[in-house]
Order: sequence, then C-alpha cells, then structure tokens
Amino acid sequence: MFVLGTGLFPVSGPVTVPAEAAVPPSCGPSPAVTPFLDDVRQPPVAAPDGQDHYTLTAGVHHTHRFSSAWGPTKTLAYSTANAAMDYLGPTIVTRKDRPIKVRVVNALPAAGTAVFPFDQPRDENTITTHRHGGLQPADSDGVPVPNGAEVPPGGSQTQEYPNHQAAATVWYHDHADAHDSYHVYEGLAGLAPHTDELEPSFGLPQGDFAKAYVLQDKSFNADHSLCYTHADPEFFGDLPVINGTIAPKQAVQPRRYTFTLVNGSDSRFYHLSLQPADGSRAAAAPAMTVVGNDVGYLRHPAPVGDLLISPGERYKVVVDFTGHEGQRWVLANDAAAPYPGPNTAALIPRLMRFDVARAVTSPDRSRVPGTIVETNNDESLTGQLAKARLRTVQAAESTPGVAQLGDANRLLNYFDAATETPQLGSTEVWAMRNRTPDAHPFHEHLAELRLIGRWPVGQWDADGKPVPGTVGAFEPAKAYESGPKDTFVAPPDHITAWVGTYTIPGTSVWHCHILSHEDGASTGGAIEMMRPLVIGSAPQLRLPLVLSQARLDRLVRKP
Ligand SMILES: [Cu+2]
Repeated sequence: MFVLGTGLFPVSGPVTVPAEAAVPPSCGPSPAVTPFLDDVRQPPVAAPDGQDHYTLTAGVHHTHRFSSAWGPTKTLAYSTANAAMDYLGPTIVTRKDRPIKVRVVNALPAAGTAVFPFDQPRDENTITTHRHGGLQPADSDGVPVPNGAEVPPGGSQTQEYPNHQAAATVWYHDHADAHDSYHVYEGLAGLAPHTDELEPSFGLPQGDFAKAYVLQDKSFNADHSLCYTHADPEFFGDLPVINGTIAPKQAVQPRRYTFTLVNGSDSRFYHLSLQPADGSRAAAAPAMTVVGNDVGYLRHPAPVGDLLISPGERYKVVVDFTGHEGQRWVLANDAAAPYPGPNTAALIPRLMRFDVARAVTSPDRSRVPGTIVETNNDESLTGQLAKARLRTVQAAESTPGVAQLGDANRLLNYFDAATETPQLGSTEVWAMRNRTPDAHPFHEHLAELRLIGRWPVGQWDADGKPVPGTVGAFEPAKAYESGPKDTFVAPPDHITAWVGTYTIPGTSVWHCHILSHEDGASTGGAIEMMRPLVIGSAPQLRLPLVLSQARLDRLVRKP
C-alpha cells in the first residue's frame, strides 16, 4: 500500500532507517559531578559592529568547561567582535521600532567534515539562524531548506529584523533542516530579549535583579566530551545545564527577581517548582508569579506554585525571596521523560540552586502589577474568535515512535506541498488533534498567537477524527499560559486550540519543537515533524467560521 505523506521518501510498511544513518549507541551515565559548584553565568550582551548591525560567527570551540572541575569540551558557539563565546551566543537586545541587521557567518568546517562523532552522516555543516519569537519577514526568518536558504561553511546570511512588535522573550537558534537538533545541542542558541517603551513602567525587577536562564539537559562521556544519540525518537541527557554550566548556583538577595526561563532542551519538558535545598519541608517557598509568556506580557500576572515548560517555550517569572534570608532553594523538576510518561529516561530532579543572602544591598522598589497593559495583550479572546476561521491539524504515529504532522485528513512530511496556507490579515484557530502517546510543543513561525484551551479525547476513529461523544469537557488555558505565545503544549489524546492573526506574508514553517522530532532524527531525517506555513492572498473560505467559543466547542466535537 502506498502511504500518503512521506514526500521524497514514499514507503510501504514500516519506515526504514537509511543504512548510512547507523543508530549510535545510547549515552551511558555521565561522569559524576558536584552540583551547585559553579555560579551560573549571564551571557554577555552583543555590541553592534556598525549602525544597528551585528555579525554573529558560528564556529567550533575547544575551551568550554561545563563544570570548573572538568577539562574543556568541544562545542559550537556564536560570537560577536565584542563577545568571544565558546558555548551559546551573546545576548542580542533589541528595542521596538529600531530595526537591526544581523549577518550570520558560518565558520564551521567544510561540508562533509565530521565535527562531532554523533553528527548526521553526509553533514554539510550548513546553518540558518531563526530568531524564535521575532516577527520578521519570511526571508529573514531562518527557514530551513527547501523552503528557505541555508548557509554553507564560509558563507554568510544577513537577516533584517524590523522589531515592530511588543516586548517579548525572544531567542535565536539554528534551524538547518534535519540538523538543528545537533547544532542546538552543540551550542548554537542565544538570548534575544526585545523591549519597548512600556516595559520599564511595569515596575518589574530589572538590571542586576533580572536574569535569564537557558535550561538544557546533556550527557557526557568519561572524557567530558558531549554524548548525543537518536537511538530513541527523543534525546534526554542526564545532567542539567543552565547557560552552559552543569547544575549551577545563583546568589540572590532577599528581594524580588525577574527570571526569564527558556527551554533550550532537545526533548525534555520541565515541571518546575522551588524546593528547599536541604530536602526539608520547611516554610512556604518563595512566591512565584508568571508575568510573561513566549512573545509578551500577561494581561493579568498569574501566581503559580509550579509551571510546565516544554522545548521552545519561554516564561518570565517574578520570584520573591523576601523573608527567605539565608535560605537555599533549588529549582526542582518532576517531569517524566518523555512527557507525560511513562518515564524511560533519567529524571533531572534539581536544575540549579538559589542561595539567598542575609540582606539586601538596596531597598527593593520593584512590584508585580495586577494588570500589565501591553499593545499585544489587550484584545479579548471573544473578539478574536468572532473573526476567526477554524483549521484542523493533527499529529500521529504512522509507525510506532515516528510522529508526523498533518492536516485534518492525512499525515504529511516536510517536503510535501503546503496545506497550512492562511490568508494574510486573517485570523485562524488551529485545533491540533494529538493522537500520539506523547505531549509535543507546537510552534508556528511568523505569528503572535494565544492558547484557547484543550479538550480530552477518549477515542479516535480510523480517519483520526475524535469519536463523537468521547470528547471531554473543555479545559481553558491555565492563567499562566494565557498570554502572547508562539509555542503550545499539546498533550496526548487531546485537541489543543490556539488563535492568532497572520500579519507577515511568505513561506516559513510550523513544527514540533522537540528538536529530534522536528529533524526526524530517529529516521535519519526521512520523516520530519515539520510542515511549511504559507501565508498568502487566497481567502480560506472552506474553513468554517468560528464566531464564538460555544460554536468552536461544537465544531471541535463534531468534525
Ligand atoms: Cu514532537
């Protein structure tokens, strides 16, 4: 039987892994390392090398120490003239309505030169840099081939960022087709916070009292070299790495801090909370309030005791250490891997430690406002649904362990013709039917979106549609995930719905942000969990009008 949706790789029966993509051995336990030995570092801020112009050079380095107790490890990094990095990249700070240009230079070795033993065979060492969360023209979006241009070793690519959007927790990372999971793991990612004229007025902790953390998991060989494998559909390391340091510590004062959390892991979800470092069940934990999501501030900041962050998601959280003088708290995680389980990988229960000083050095005049008024968080959900059309998409496994995306009717591959083709200026609700056993974080480029909520599904029919009568009660987005977003946790056997307006024309992508899935790494790139996103001029009249939450509920239940 011919299987639809496998693009350049039509297959019958189970997917076969290309012979040259030999499955590497799985990584063993990493060497022992003392946690909370080293202070976490904040990446330096990139300086422009011309008027609003930056040059980022991606290269191989041999100097990075993930622990001060270890020797150096081979890594990749982005560097600027002012900031020579050996892991991740410098932080690129942008301001609203101040466009910048970023020239990315590929200083990786020549095509075909293996950089890491676990790299894909036939690695041409091409890169393309995506500013994740940035609303930039499609041709500056870092779109993977064949829908975009990648940069060969020795080449460069200049991208233009207009920066007309509201303040957002943006980051950047490699997006080369079938290779970005490797490149991000090896170090090609960085922070790119975008600010505006409103942000300072919110009164949130800033300056020395605002920190950003890229959360990752890694495995290491006995010689402290990186270990990575796609023997399983996902990759899970056994050690936490925060901004390039294994299980670091952060000195804080007994006052409020703004923490930007970026999940830069390949596959691992983190269900985070603050727990006493000594394991005691002592006093109440420092109060946490989520103030921001991926691409903007929450209208109503949300107090939380815990939060889930999936690969690609960002949360801005105010943590109040007031009253916790002299205490030590760990950022704890109890998320199964894969999420939500059953767990098959090493758990990472403690990511980093906060050591609270006995006193503040200056009075804390910050605050957590009850309402944050931004230019991208003022439209009501009712107003968005009133003008939206409904697009149904799906995720399923045609072969066990090999997840694929599709439209309402069939599974498709990255190289198949686009089916997600919103009209420029239109508003769409996307209803994602996740029929796989795992949660996946779905990311659309070129759009500012918000989560509507989810419906549990008891049974899917042979065509992948929910069996009427088995769809459970609607679960609205949790308060802490109700702000401007671009990446959404879609649990297994749920329909997850989000909405947004398409304002940028052109061709980019939407995909699972489990990087191994996006790359189709377990199939040597043959089946990728990524699809073209083409924002054009044709009205999508065959998509039903949503009109209201009640009608959306009916449409989802009776597809
Ligand atoms: Cu996935």
